Amino acid sequence: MSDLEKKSIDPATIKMLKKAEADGCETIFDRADAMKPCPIGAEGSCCKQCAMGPCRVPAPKKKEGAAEKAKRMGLCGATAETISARNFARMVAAGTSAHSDHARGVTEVFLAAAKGEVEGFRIQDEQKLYQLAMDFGVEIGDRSIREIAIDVGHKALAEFGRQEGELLFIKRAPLKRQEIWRSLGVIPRGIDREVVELMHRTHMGVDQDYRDLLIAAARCSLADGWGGSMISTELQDVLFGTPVPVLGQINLGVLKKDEVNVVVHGHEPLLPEILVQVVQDHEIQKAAQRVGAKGINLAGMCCSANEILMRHGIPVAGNFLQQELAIVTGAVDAMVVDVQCEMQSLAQVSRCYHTKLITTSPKAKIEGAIHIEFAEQHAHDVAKKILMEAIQNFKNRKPNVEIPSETTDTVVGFSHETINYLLGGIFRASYRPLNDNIINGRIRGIAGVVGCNNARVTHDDPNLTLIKELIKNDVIVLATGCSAITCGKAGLLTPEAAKQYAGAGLASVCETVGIPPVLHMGACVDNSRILMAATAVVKDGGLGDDISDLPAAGAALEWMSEKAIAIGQYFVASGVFTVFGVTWPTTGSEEVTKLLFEEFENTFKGKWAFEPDPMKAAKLMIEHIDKKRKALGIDKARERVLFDMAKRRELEAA
Ligand code: XCC
Repeated sequence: MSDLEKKSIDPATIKMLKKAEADGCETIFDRADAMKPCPIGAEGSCCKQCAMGPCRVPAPKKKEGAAEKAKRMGLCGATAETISARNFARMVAAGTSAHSDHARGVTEVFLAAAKGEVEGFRIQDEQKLYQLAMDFGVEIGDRSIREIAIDVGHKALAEFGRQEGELLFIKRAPLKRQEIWRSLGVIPRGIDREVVELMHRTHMGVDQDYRDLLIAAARCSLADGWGGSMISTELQDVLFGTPVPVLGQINLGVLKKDEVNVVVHGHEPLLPEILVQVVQDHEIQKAAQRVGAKGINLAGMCCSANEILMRHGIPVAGNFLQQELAIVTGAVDAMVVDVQCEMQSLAQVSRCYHTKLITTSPKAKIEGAIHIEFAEQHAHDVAKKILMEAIQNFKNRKPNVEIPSETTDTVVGFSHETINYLLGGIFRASYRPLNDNIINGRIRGIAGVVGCNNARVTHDDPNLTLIKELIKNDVIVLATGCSAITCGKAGLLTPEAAKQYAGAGLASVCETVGIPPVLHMGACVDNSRILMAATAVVKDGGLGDDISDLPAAGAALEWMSEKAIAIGQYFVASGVFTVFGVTWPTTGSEEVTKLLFEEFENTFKGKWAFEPDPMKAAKLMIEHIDKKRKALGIDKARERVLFDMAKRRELEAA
């Protein structure tokens, strides 16, 4: 295997890495070679909560006696357990804050749109608005859409600052799950309150009991999954339309040599939605032609990409580790970023080529970038200004433009409502066929494989190897975020992929319903769709009465962001067995790790695991799925299907 092949399994990525090298442009892949992670920080053993430190309390090399262990502490006496739990909890708080601040922005625009105060935004999915109104206890009667939407907007906004009681979406969870949460005292009050409290608890000299810290972290994470993230998904759907299956294309090959290329990168779909409208403007297209381009090509990167791909079929240029490489093509005339996962090095890489890096969020500026601030009141003007910047930059392209040819067709847009319709039909929408196929063993189980890329492992490899192994074993995969983009590039997001990659049972269901074996469910905030799908399966009956009873598991083998830890934690706290790869941030404390990996199963009925090897991770997940099938008494049905598969092979061989 060449050095480049160790960096990525994606041919387009490898081509652009070669080009970057030839152009003398440094990327994250080079920096990953040059700088190794700090071993003390990696295991969660560095405490920098006060100016007496940073204190390093690394994991003991070998088993230590209690007396020696007691001596391992920071200046203030904080133990390895406290330090590790604090660091972990702070990741949860940061991740929750990111999803939730995104949600707050969406809620504010939603409210303004409901009041008719902003152009370009209007309620698109009235059906979903009614559903939300019912969940929020907003009166429907014969009130107008405007009145209902305003009330829904106010209720959603109040969830952030709520001081007492329970978040409203908590009631969506299976009843048994709610009871578990109530008995553990982890139902979030308000989203902001949980984040602030967790930051307070982890301040120097506050909560110094690792169990208590991790319970608080679980409560905060639930304010993400069943709070901020769910609010984002729901309001975005009402505002921009609930995704339905749509065709799209993924990988750097979506960039066009003869068009002005504008890449939107980040997370909030507000500006990208307006760009999708404005880019079709006759005047804008004409302006592009005047500079010698055939038109304007809008493409996405990371989760912004997932949002506009799912709703409009806008092509996706790539996932997290490809953001610099899109610029390396030399064909990106503007990269437009908002919040989260935008590497500061984009400014540096842009300077190697001609790309204009444009920041748009008042919360996220980058030194060296142009700042054109998004404001919903004049969204169209902002979008036009950005597109004109890109158009004017087209002529500045250097001669070394090279766009890799790779691009793959995909079918995306599987919201949990869509899965409902696809399975049951529009008049009797239901998860029944899915449950039946799980019970009869054609589908062995469900896996959510989500999350990022990480420059410490071969780009796209762990996620893809895991997902292929799961579907081969009849486990249907729900994907979001950068992992969903990986699946798209590898051709797993088409119905035809079922025949090629899935086991006989899963393939037969996919072929009957016409769905891919991997369902792209959206961006990272849309992991809330996975929670809703899991809840719908529970409520449909026959598979236990809680999410933890389902033959299901989750994974993020290439995670890197704090958001991923928040997501993993709310999955675990919702009863899901969740496997992470790359590195595990609490190995500095055996006790903390044991609590997360083992003891949480007794309380939350879900737990974490760490397994960087994708084949071993698949094995862990399948074993867990089989254990749950056995507990449900449906393992026998599965054996019959194994017989069918053997027969099928016999037939194929004949
Ligand atoms: Fe970021 Fe959402 Fe991770 Fe991708 S998957 S690297 S968080 S873009 Ni969310």
